[in-house]
Amino acid sequence: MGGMGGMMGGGMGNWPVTPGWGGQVLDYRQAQAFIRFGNEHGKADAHTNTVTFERKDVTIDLVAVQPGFDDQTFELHGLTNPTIVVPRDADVRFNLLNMDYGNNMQHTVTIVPTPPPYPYMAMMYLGPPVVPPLPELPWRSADNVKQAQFAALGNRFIANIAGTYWYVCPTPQHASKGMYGRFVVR
Ligand SMILES: [Cu+2]
Repeated sequence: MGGMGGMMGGGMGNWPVTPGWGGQVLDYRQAQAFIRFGNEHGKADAHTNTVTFERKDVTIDLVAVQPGFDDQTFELHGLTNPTIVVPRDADVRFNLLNMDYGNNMQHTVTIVPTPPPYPYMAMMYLGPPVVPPLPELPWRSADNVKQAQFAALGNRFIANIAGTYWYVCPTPQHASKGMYGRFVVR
């Protein structure tokens, strides 16, 4: 598999996280800190399932399959696949932590203008992304969540065009199973 080779992205394969996979490796305590940080940034509204960022300095700490949540979902502020709203021209740090475990449970995220529903091979269907996919984040290293290590990786972009987009996991079958949410620039 080879660590940095994975950074080339796209169909990287299917294995648990190892040191040197190409992104960050977090232990359980660091993963909890990542979630806490995400929960402290932006304002969540559970009623509308929305997390809104008012300032132009935006950090989104998104989790793939946080323990206790359904398979093939993203979490932020304890919400499942929330709509994320950022102001136009926001400087966005878009981070992803993979807490999922098991064969083919690598996840990633891209932002696209193409609305759901998505087919099994979503990548072929999505067209040019507005934010390219991160390399796939391998699944956690152990069944026991407290003893596991976790992959994390981030992107940074300027949200310079107002509109409605979608953040989507392009790993085969994940988007078709519902692993996506709305991303609004306003
Ligand atoms: Cu996924």
